[in-house]
Amino acid sequence: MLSASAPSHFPPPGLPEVAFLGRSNVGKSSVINSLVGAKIAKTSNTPGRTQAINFFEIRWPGKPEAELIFADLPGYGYAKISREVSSQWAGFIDPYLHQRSTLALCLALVDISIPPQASDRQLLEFLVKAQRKFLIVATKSDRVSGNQLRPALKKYAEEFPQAQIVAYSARSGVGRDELWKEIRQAIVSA
Ligand SMILES: Nc1nc2c(ncn2[C@@H]2O[C@H](COP(=O)(O)OP(=O)(O)O)[C@@H](O)[C@H]2O)c(=O)[nH]1
Ligand SMILES: [Mg+2]
Repeated sequence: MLSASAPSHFPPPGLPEVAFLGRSNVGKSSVINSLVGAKIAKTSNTPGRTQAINFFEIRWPGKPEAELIFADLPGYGYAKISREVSSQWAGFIDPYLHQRSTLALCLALVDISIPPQASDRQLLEFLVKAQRKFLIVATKSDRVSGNQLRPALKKYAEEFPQAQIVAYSARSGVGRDELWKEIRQAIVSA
């Protein structure tokens, strides 16, 4: 695992990359761990723990070479550290999202158990403006009942009609196969 908190420290672009983006505590590290099936990314109950971009090389089971990179980006939009975080956004998140040539797909995480937040909107607007390929990962779906899930997803779909949405739960594994399918598709067409 490699960490970088300045563009000059980003690992040289090589393998196709998938970025995990979203507010502090939305569940980025948990989605990474659930996709990989191992605890590689630190999860936390204290928002704002990830203060650099963490790059993970991902290998398929039985294959010797890594085939893609997961980039776990710092969360933002948490009041207590927002000053620090907005300087991070300007200092390395924004340059990363604008310049990273191997970035194949951005996963914009939202918490499906709460309504869309201002910071969710800011992120999605940023990705649209930056012309990045992205999809919404509506995580923590285990927190809503079966008949609450559909209206909750609809709320996001209405706000972000241009975006594809995958319902996910790092706890139950819901959405895992679908998200892997999307990731595979994005990296072969990258
Ligand atoms: N119920 C539930 N809790 C989750 C899920 N994903 C993450 N969490 C919890 O949300 C908190 C923040 O998760 P983390 O992955 O560290 O968020 P990050 O700051 O975006 O990386 C932790 O307490 C996790 O256990 C999920 O799918 N379901
Ligand atoms: Mg994290």
